[in-house]
Amino acid sequence: MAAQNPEKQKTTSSEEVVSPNTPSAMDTSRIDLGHIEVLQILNEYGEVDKGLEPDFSNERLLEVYRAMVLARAFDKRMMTMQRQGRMGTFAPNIGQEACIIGQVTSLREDDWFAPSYRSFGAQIMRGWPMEHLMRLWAGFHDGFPPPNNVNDLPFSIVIGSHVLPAVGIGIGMKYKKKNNCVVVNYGDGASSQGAVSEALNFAAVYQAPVVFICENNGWAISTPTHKQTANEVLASHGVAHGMLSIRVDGNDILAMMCATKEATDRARAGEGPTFIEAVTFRMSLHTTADDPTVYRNDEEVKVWEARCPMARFETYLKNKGVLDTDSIKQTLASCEEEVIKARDTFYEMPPADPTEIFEHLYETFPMELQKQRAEYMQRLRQKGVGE
Ligand SMILES: Cc1ncc(C[n+]2csc(CCOP(=O)(O)OP(=O)(O)O)c2C)c(N)n1
Ligand SMILES: [Mg+2]
Repeated sequence: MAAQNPEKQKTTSSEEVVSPNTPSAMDTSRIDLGHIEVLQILNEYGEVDKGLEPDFSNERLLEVYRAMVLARAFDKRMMTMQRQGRMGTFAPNIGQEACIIGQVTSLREDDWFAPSYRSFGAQIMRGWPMEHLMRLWAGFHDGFPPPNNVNDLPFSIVIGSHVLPAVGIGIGMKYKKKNNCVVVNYGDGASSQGAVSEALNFAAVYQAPVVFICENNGWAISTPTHKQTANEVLASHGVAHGMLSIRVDGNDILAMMCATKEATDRARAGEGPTFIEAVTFRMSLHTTADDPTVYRNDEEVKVWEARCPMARFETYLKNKGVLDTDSIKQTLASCEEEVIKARDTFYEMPPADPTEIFEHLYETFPMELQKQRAEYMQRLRQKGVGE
């Protein structure tokens, strides 16, 4: 009998067998690492490698833990709002909290962060108010510019497009003899963009104080990493351009914090750029406009559920005696409350002026656009908008 369920048929065809796209950073059984080092400090059971354990204060560890919980709470709330029709399309960061937050923990206020779109956990940590980010994802252009005290680029949706400007900022810092650095992130998909290779080359040649975080989360929408590139060790891109490169377990917050700390220290000391491949996994949708069940297998997701960055950090903090069941509950409740507050502030913000779409293009407004604007405003009035 012919299969009734087209999805089932798809996942059992020879083309769609369980994707081989599941290795963690530590699984080197089918890849050749060459001379690239791999870093993991906290394994998926929450066990710490005592020889590598960093001496971050308990206060610092709890601050980072809270940032991860907040990122997840924000993510969940945004998803609910989007499904209620009260939020635009957005890109969830569930499962990537360690990778995303760990990459900015060693940045100072006067350093720069150049993110791609799946980075709101880091943006919140850098000082972006959550209501500002909600405004951004809801499509208001006033959500895009960074708040005044935040030295970040607006996130880039055009994949890889922000990497060259980030290197330019780094070269500028070096030229001005500033003791600062830039962290720039992009995905496995963006790694195929020509401009990203140019950026790596410029950074290495000019020894720019830039830390590249290549977030290898297994997928670029529906393209798995093994179809993106025949060399799945993306850290080799850094090696190819002549810079210090490392492959890090991106679901291990301690490894991410330590690798980035070392890289930012090197950058500030004038020792040039570092390339960090963070191996992680996109647990949820690419964006809310996506349905991953049509192109990836649930079993792959399950494998990565067991590598959850939050669970292993909680186990570590519990074993260390700095977190217990009660404080876990309290942290979650206070983060959820903070997100709800931001949501309510966002809902109270004034709506956009629909005529703004005609602005910011011309110094002298052309006659043709004046006519179009008049016609548009008349139509809005007919629809009762703006009265
Ligand atoms: C230049 C460009 N081409 C295509 C797209 C459409 N697009 C949006 S996200 C994406 C995949 C990016 O994947 P990856 O870089 O791995 O980042 P991830 O979404 O996995 O975090 C594509 C192709 C785009 N935004 N920009
Ligand atoms: Mg990706």
